[in-house]
Order: sequence, then C-alpha cells, then structure tokens
Amino acid sequence: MKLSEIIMSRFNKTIKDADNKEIYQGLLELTHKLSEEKVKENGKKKIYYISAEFLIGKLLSNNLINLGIYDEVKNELSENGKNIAEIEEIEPEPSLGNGGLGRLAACFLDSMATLGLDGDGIGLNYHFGLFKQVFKNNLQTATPDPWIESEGWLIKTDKTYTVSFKGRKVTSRMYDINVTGYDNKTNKLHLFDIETIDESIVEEGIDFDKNEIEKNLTLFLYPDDSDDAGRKLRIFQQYFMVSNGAQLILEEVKAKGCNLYDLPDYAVIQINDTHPTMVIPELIRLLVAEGIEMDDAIDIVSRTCAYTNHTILAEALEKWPVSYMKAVVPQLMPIIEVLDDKVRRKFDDEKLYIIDRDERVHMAHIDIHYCFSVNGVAKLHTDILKETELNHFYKIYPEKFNNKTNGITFRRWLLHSNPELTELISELIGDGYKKDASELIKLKKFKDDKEVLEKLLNIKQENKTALKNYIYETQKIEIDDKSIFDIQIKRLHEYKRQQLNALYIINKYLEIKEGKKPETPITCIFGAKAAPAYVIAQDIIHLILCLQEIINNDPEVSPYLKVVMIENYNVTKAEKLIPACDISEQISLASKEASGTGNMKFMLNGAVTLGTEDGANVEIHQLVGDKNIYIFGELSDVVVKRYAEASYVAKDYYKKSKKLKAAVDFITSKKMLEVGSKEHLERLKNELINKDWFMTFPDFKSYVKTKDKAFEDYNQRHKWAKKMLINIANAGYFSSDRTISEYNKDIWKLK
Ligand code: 26Q
Repeated sequence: MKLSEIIMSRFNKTIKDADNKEIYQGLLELTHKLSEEKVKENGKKKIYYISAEFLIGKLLSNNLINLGIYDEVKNELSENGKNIAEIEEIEPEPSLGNGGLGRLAACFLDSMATLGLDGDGIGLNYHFGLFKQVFKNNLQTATPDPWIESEGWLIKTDKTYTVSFKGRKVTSRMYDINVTGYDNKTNKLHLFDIETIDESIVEEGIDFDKNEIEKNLTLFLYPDDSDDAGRKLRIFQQYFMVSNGAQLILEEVKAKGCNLYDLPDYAVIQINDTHPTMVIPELIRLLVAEGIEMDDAIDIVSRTCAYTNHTILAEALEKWPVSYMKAVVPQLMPIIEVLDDKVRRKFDDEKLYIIDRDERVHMAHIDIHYCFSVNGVAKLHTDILKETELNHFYKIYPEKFNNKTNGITFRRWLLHSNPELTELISELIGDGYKKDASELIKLKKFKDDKEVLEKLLNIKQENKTALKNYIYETQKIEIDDKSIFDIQIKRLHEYKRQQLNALYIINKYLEIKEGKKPETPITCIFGAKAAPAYVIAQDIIHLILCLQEIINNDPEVSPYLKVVMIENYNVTKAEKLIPACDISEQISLASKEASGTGNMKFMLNGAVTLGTEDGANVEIHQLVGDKNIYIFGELSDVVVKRYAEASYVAKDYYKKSKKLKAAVDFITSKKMLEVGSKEHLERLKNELINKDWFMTFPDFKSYVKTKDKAFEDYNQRHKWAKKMLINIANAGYFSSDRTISEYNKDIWKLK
C-alpha cells in the first residue's frame, strides 16, 4: 500500500494536489494498515501496564519511524512539494498525562513493543487530558485541550463492560491506540471511556459540574482535588479504569484457557504508582464471584500484581477516606477490610495498617502488602524507600524491594527529535545503537577528535537557531541564538525549585545592573504547568513571567540576559527544546526527585547537567564523571536529617547573605510591582523567608557559584564539546529498552 494510492482513492487527488490535512489523513490510514498487519498474536503470558496516565505525545512521526518508512515518506512528500514538518503540525497532541510518570508509561509501551514483549497498556480516554496553559497578565490560566477528532489514532472497539458504582451502573467502551514497536510487532494501548460523556458541561476555563458522573467521568485528567466532589471524581475515575482493566484481563486469560488459579502464569499487572491500586481488591472481588475462596483469591492476585513507587513526598501518597470509598465503591470496602484485617493479625505496628485510625485507606500499603514486587525508579530513590520512607515495610518484605532505574525511548528522544545528531552518530559508529543503546559508548573514541567535536557544535547551533525561530513565531520573544541556552522544563513544583533558578536570574540581573556583564549572553528558558489549585506554584509562574517582562525590556540588561517562559509546555515543545539545550537544569532538593527523566533526554542530546545529587542525576554523575557534570548543593542524607530534626530556619540564611537577601527582596521591589500582582509576589516572598520548605536558601550560594562556573567553561568551545560528547556516549544506560529488559528479567518473566 502506497501513500499516493491512498490519497488517490480517498480524495481522487495526487499528493501534489492534496492539501496537508488530506495528506495527514492519508498517512493515518497508511499507518493504521501497516501497524494492524503487525499486531502480535497472543503468547501465554502477558504484561498489563495499568496507569492513570499515558503521555504519548503526537504519534505520526513516531509510528513512521517505528514502521521503518519515515525517510521514504519524507522523500515522497518533498518530491511532491510537501513538507513533513508542516504535516506533523496538524496532528493534535493528546495530553493524557501530567508529567514524568505519564511520559514514562509511554516510553515503556514503546520499549515493550520494540523488545517484542506481549504487553498492553490500560488507561482512560480523557477527552481533554491535562488543561492547556494560557498566560494572561503574567499569570497562568487554564482552558480545555481537546484532541479527539473524527479521524485520529483512536480505534473504537466493540468491547463494552458494565461498571458498578454505588447506586448506579455505567457502560464502558474500549478504544485502542496501536503501539508500534521499532522494527517489531504492534501492541495495544486500551483506553476506556463511557459514551454518555458530555463535553458541553465545561464552563469557564476548566470548571464543570462534578456531580454528574455519566457526563463527566472521563472529561479531564485528574481535574482538581481542592474540593470534595473533585476528590470523589478521582475515585470514580480510578475504579472505572481498574474495573474495566480487570474484566478485560480475566476475559483474555480465560480465552487462552487459563484456569483462574493459574492467573499468575498468564498475566502480570504492573501498577503505575497508587492510582490503579483498586485493581487489587477488584480482581479479588471478581475471583470470589467466580467461586474462588477469599484467601485463595488474595493469594492469586498477590502473585499477579507488582507495584512501582514514583514518589517519596508524603503529601503525594494517596489516602482515601473510608467514607468516600463507601460513597463510590461500597463493594470494595469489605475486601479492603479483610486485607487490613490480615495485616493487623500479623503485625502490630500501626504504620503498616491499610486503614488508619483516621479512617483513611492507604493505597500504597495495599500495594506493598499484596504485590509480589515493589520497585523504586532510581538507585537513590529505592535506597531512600528501603532505608527511611518505607523502612518498616522493607524490614518485613526485603525480598519484594528492587530498583528499576527509569529510561526513555531513543526513537522519540533522539531519532525523531534530533535527526541531525542521529545521522552524525550513525556516521561515526553505525546504526547498531538504535537497537542496542549501549553501543553509544563507542562514541567515546572521538572525544578528542576536533572534526567530530566541531560537527557536534554545529548541530547544536542549528538546533538553537531553530528554537530561536520557533520562540519568535509562537511567542514573539526575540532571543540570541549565540547565547547560552539554559533550560528548565518540568512540572512546576516547589521541590523542583524553579524558584531557585529565578533567584539566580535576579542575582544575575542585579550584577549586570552593577556593570558585571557575563562574557557570553545567557538565555534562561522555562516551561512548566502548575496545578490550578497549587497556590505557591502559581505564584512562582507569576514571578518568572514578571522577570521575563522586566529583563527582556531592559536595554541595559537584555543584551546579556533573557528569560523565556514557554507557554503550554508539552511533549511536542519538549521535542523542540531538548535538542537545543546547552545546560540542563536538574536542581530539585536532594532526596525529593524520585528519578527525573528529562535529565536523561537532555544528556542524550548533548546538554550538560547542572544538578543536585538527586534521583537519576546521581547515576548520570557516576557515568560521566566529575568533569562532565556540574553538581552542587547539599546531599540527601543532610537534607533528610534536617527534616527529621526540624532544624531548618530559612530566615537565618536570608539575614546572613547579602546577595540572597537582595534577590529575595527584589521579588516585591517597585519594578516588580509595576508589572506584577502584589498579592502573589508578597505571598511568595513571605513563603520563602518564613518557610522555604524545600530549602532553596542553603543551596543558593553553591548554585550561583557552580552555575557561573558552567557559564565560564562554556566559552572553551572544544572542551565543552568534549563534555557534550561524553554525555551522549554514556546515555545508553538510560534507554527504556534497558529498563524494560530489567523489568522483564526480574519481575514479569515473559519469554
Ligand atoms: C496524587 C493524589 C491524588 C491525585 C493525583 C495524584 C498524583 C498525580 C500525578 C500523584 C502523582 C502524579 C505524578 C507523579 C510523577 O509524575 N512522578 C514522577 O515520576 C517520574 C517517573 O518515574 C519520575 O522520574 C519523577 O521523579 C517523579 O516525580
């Protein structure tokens, strides 16, 4: 089947005469056909990756690459006067995730298919996904982000199930998205929905009536937990997802002739954080309904389910009030009570209980007691889980705990997003690294090769110029493509410390005002969405947007320093930003970032990390060595101790350091209040001086020093290019193919 034939038969046109939309639709059809031909026939055992989020991004180029026809299509289009990049623009991005955890799930699906593992995803078909971010008056506003079109990647299936909630039943429908493996078979992402969804109930921004489940269940990805109705909706969504998933899984294994006592030989369920935890009691309930004894059902399910933890922030661990559970899924409560009862009979440590004395259900505790595997997502993270956060569980189940350091798919984050670098690497070491990422290490032999280093710098420069043009086209902000591109893109959260970066910028601004100019101009780029109900996060966005306005319009400063806050940061924007980055900001408070995956994408694209010893930064540091990374800040054990002793007083630092005080005071200076809101800026300043929960002040000094050193080193272009090369050469470890092979070897054990 050829594209030209499809276009001819659909539109009675040649490629030359077809418009971009018609070509896009033709490509959709071509891709659908080719990927369907590769759908995997079922093996005995299958991995079901169940997740509330799959941040898949646009799929066209990714699928063309994986099906091995990208270059062919690109050439055919350009011979007919068409540009594939323009056609990519037409595709809407499905924002079915918040950030790291959702994007990880998408990378994992790609790697499972690429490794030929029989593995499907199970999730929800949110109609608007995560909100779209629009800046108004230097503040974030949120609007819906529709992505479902009459023709797209979603395939409507004829599978429907009944899901019961208290007092009502809904009928679901399953939609599928094909997951193409790179030069391999196709797996499926199953997304469940209900047909009574009513998109018209969305009012101002992203507000809607939260009580009408039949109309709103799958409208948005986790809308808001600032009120009761919102939190309950989250339980409705989670149960809807897992009940459909459990019914699908049981149906599939039965079709293979599985006796349900042998379920663990046919299915393994990876639970992505606690959001799908109710799959455990739901499966137990369904097995009991099939006539299996409760104790046996619990045993079977415990041997089928495995849990991944993605956070050590206590406030992010889900605890649902028993009253909510009873109001939404009363059928699960008797089972959860049995699960809790068993724990209480075995252990007398309250910290291990499932239902606590405040009548809340600890979802992670269900997972840890009733899964056969518990994993963290980077070495340091898993160690902290074992030694502190989950130590009481580790003591009773040491054999369950294991580490699986995260990874990223190189198909999207190198082949697709950085074709020039891909070509250079292939020219130097051949194509083998595309399937075996560890071969990237072969690049090391070019670390002193001037010609190669020059090429690397040229590619970076081209990508920076492309980003400069894109920023001008989309946001009308002019930046200097000869400046250093320093980038921090990730969800806005206090622990990720965008505020520390902002304090550096203020400090630099004040220095330039005093006449101390940097040798090479600096462009500080941010991209971040903040949860609508997260007040301080909104204030930090406001701070950055105000700095952008003041600094970029100051003729004394702007030739040396610019600030850009990318609007509506998403996967597509990440693909343009990452290849253009010189310095990758990974500055979370040590111990707080479970892994990070952006850090890996930047490294792979030749950016040098400026970071704390946190999450996977620790492993990046070990791989590239001290000379090829900029590490600063306090270590995680110091931080953990400080929290334990409750000994941190922000104000002491504020009073002692003149520079820090000047930067903090600038937040509510006359200049800032001219462009910003007093309420937001004062609240943020007070929060920093009186609380600073994520300890930016103790790290300020070493951050400024280390960052200035990185900017200085940047000027030695060949030395810098060598750092870039070493980073790329060592990035192979962070391929999600490696991560998924480890999951399979240690946990899933598929053939
Ligand atoms: C919690 C309670 C109620 C409702 C929602 C939530 C919720 C929603 C999303 C809690 C957490 C998330 C997302 C977490 C996340 O993205 N974690 C990131 O996971 C990455 C992949 O493992 C890591 O690299 C990051 O370090 C981690 O922050």
